[in-house]
Amino acid sequence: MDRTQPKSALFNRRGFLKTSSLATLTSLLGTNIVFADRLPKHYLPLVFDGQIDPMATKNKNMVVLNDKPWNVETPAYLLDDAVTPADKMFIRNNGLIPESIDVKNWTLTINGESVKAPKTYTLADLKTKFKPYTYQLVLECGGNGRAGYFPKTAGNQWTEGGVSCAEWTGVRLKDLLADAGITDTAVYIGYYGQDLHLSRDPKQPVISRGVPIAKALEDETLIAWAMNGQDIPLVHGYPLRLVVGGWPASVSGKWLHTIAVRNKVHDGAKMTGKSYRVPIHPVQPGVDPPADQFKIIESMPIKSVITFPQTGIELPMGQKLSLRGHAWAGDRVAKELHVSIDFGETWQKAELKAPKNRLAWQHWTADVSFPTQGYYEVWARATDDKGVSQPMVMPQWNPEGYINNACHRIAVKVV
Ligand SMILES: Nc1nc2c(c(=O)[nH]1)N[C@H]1C(S)=C(S)[C@@H](COP(=O)(O)O)O[C@H]1N2
Ligand SMILES: [Mo]
Repeated sequence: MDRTQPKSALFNRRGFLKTSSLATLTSLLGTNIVFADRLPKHYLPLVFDGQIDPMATKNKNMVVLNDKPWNVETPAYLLDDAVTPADKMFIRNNGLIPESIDVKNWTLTINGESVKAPKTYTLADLKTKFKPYTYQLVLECGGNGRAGYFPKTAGNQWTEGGVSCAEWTGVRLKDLLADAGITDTAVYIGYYGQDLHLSRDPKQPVISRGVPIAKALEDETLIAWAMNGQDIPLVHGYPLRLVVGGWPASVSGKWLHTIAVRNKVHDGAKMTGKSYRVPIHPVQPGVDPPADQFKIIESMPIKSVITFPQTGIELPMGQKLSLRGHAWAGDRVAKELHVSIDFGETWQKAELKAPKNRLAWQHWTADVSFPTQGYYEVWARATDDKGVSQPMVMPQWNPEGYINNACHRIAVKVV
């Protein structure tokens, strides 16, 4: 946005920042705008240039893939924390972050063909009438790893960092659905959030996805109001979010106001066509079959990341390297992790911890030694509890560039 252009959501008729917008900007900034009362008419503080800039409060080492809409990835080495903090969490928006959130009047409505009668809850209802649960849940963008496909596919070129594992607190969706009452025709749920389409046309849907009823009714499927013990940050869905671990993160609807219980596969925006779908049968790289030959991505595949050291490290000869990272496996569990320093010829088993809870990522560590000076690559490869391992270099190519779970590789120079 041009800073000189008034934006009605932010400014009143006289061109001064509305008090509510000032509060939003202050919370995004994490501090007060000291001379806010002296801001010139229609003047949006520089840090918010472009749109309300989520990076204003984010880590400067995060990588912006796109700013219209905001898509920001986390370099692998910044994923080192056991639980991902807000300032190291990737951002994937399909539209515009809501500009004003009326948290006092925020509600969640359960409706749809397969609900007995639509029911609406206030945030206070959710927080007081149901038992809260806290889970660490992996959210990985379906397009994470897209940059690794050849031929190149359209979309944000995520490398490794479109993934997070934060601690989410909220109510179980199954408890809400039990309270509202659903019929035996329920097949799927779909979410609706308050974000705006890039065109700013409120009638244009941004994204409205969902999961089969069985996944919706799992214990870990939450309607969350807190992340890492605090209000969910605005960019990650404040004040309410559907959080579904282990599936493409696109099913975890931000700025949530409605859950529809559907009697058929949900048909909201980005549920149809080729969005978040892969070919039913493997295709030759570059071949794009018709839409009816695609299937919806469900559980994400086994994957891992090396979070220490950062790629490109120089290591003195004779020094051991203590590697660490995480592994996750969608609905499954990672059973083993191996590392290789010789391009996958031989593998060494790493220590792999159990997840904190189902659908959380698992931490691993391994000590490696290098025989001589020179250039090496460290590759990490996880295997799930059904014996499925990550492909070493590139998995099955698909036209939208989804679910690339190739081994993460880092460069190490021994000097
Ligand atoms: N309302 C809404 N929910 C959304 C999206 C969105 O654009 N709007 N993006 C989805 C996608 S594609 C991803 S990968 C995750 C990203 O979550 P994050 O930005 O909190 O990391 O949110 C999902 N939920
Ligand atoms: Mo995504």
